[in-house]
Amino acid sequence: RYPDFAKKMIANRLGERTGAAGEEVGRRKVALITGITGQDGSYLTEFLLQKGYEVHGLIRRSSNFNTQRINHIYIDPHNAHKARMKLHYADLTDASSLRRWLDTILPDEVYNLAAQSHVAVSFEIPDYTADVVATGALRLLEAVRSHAAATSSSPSRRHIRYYQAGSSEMFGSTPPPQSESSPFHPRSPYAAAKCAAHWYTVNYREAYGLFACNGILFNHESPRRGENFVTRKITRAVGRIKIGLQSKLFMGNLGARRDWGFAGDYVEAMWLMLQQERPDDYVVATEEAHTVEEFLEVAFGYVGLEWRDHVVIDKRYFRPAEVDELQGDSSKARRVLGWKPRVGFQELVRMMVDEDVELAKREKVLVDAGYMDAQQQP
Ligand code: NDP
Ligand code: GDR
Repeated sequence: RYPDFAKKMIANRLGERTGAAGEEVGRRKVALITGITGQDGSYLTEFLLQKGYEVHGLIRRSSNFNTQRINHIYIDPHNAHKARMKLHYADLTDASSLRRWLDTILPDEVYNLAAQSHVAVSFEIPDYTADVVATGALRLLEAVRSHAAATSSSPSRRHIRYYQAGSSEMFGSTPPPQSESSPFHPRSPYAAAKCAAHWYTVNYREAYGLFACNGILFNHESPRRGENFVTRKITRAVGRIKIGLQSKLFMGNLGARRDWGFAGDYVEAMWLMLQQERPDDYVVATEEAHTVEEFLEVAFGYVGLEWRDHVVIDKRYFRPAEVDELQGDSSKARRVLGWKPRVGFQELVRMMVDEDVELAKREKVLVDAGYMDAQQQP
């Protein structure tokens, strides 16, 4: 009943992969994201959906729902024809689950964002951190490689492009500015595991010709940042102190310098790396560094508070080995990818404080109604 162009248009709209004769028509690009429930996973999903991708996310089983950051884009699978984001249970510690979902989803692009990503916590659970961060990346690379080998002569073959979420923590004690040619000197089990994942990725590129890229991303933050990373810990406290729910904030080393950008800007760089002709590794950074103390100053100052009246230094937040100064040189990403950050430091802090003041107001309503204990600090 429909002419060919109309069939193609409908298939394209629905993201269908094959036409009546089994040929591919207007296939949407398909992305597979590990760590989709994390800060970056949520921004990358929004970014890819907006580009027309079908997005599959691997989530791990938890005793509580852990999809808060993506609930706003979730569509019940019972309305499957509308849902372009789909979630599946898997775990980076379970190789069979990774291979199974690759075989089922047939992605064009794989973004490995999953990690035990807290540096201080990695000193407490080093073995687990290495298993997820280092061996997890190896398991996923191996799943991609073996999937590609098994489907090399099949019509369902995809030339999968792989992104590895590397970190400026890998530079550790190497002095700034840090670029792609700076040596790694990791200062935590997390950073050492990220170095292993980095080299596994380079090795799979060199050994098997895999299109695999390492993004070496400097710290990036947002209102969706986990509440025990320093920026969000500060802006949550600012919101709660401003609204009268808390008065003290316990902190560790205020002298550390970080190159803080906005997560929404950084996920674009991940995608850009996979759109190039050749796979490569890129540093992504704002090239501007500030101390934790400066962050406190700007965040408290923005709502008319003096941070010194509230901050208490607590030894428990110091790390066995610290990374003193990270400031990236992202000239390669700017030149080759055409990437640059849009949100600057002051704007980032204000964005996070604004959101956390609103969140604290909502908490206050619950506290006043007796539904929440004000002492329940994040
Ligand atoms: P988050 O901590 O917010 O998210 C981590 C994600 O990994 C979550 O979805 C988490 O699931 C998932 N995860 C943890 N363990 C496993 C596992 N065993 N199997 C499957 N999934 C797992 O991190 P970010 O979004 O901030 O960072 C994304 C990636 O980028 C991480 O690899 C991080 O190390 C790296 N990175 C981050 C930077 C930053 O500044 N944000 C800078 C440089 C690198 P759950 O929700 O269930 O906990
Ligand atoms: P980082 O981020 O270790 O750089 O890793 P985090 O925000 O945890 O620490 C930044 C700096 O702040 C100091 N600090 C404190 N940190 C926390 N979390 N809590 C405190 O109370 C506190 N007081 C001072 C820290 O000592 C540190 O110097 C983040 C993670 O997202 C990694 O996954 C990612 O790879 C790197 O950024 C780039």
